[in-house]
Amino acid sequence: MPTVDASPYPFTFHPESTALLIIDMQRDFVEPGGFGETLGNDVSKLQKVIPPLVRLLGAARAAGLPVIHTREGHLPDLSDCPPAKLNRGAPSMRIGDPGPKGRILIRGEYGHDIVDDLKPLGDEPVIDKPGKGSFYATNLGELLAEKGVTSLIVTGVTTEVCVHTTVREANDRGFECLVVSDCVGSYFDGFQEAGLAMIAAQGGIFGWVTPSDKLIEVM
Ligand code: C5J
Repeated sequence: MPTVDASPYPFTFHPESTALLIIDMQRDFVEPGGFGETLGNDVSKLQKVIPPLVRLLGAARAAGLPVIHTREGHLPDLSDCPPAKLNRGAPSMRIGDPGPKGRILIRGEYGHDIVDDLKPLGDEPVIDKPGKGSFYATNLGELLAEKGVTSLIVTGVTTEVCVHTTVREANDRGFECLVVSDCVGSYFDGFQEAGLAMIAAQGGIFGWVTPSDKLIEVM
């Protein structure tokens, strides 16, 4: 069985019950002119994730692992966006406002879609989620059960928000989670470091952490 050197201790996985989960690698978070930038963030910090994630995605596809993508966003009438989310903070543009890449975080808009380098293949599920967690108000749990998946290789953005929320949701649902340190990204260096440390702390309270080169080697 493949075993990866990881923190806090080696992670062993069954390829037939492991999926690669790629969270919210959308133009709205990663490219200028999107939601992330309207909140005042430096999106170049998230762009660093793309090259290692492209390599990991290639290795996962070659190894035959199921690949599942998620996108955070809302219906055009915003009926699935709670006012608390819509109104929070003081962004220069709100969810649903017209921006350079279409309406911010709205399904079907150019900015809402996944960046070209990580474009899903036709047979790779894309889960549209209204929240931060990938399990909340989606069919991800059912999809993983149908595929017999019990372990998740978790990647995407942002480390402390949608990645963390998803890992916590997955942990409570009994999944083993390996978070790939250079394939997750944050706008804040301190949050990236602390977010990864929190996952592996206390004997792996939420899961394991490893860099992509170690994982690709065993794939
Ligand atoms: C955020 C996400 N940060 N995908 N979403 O609002 O992490």
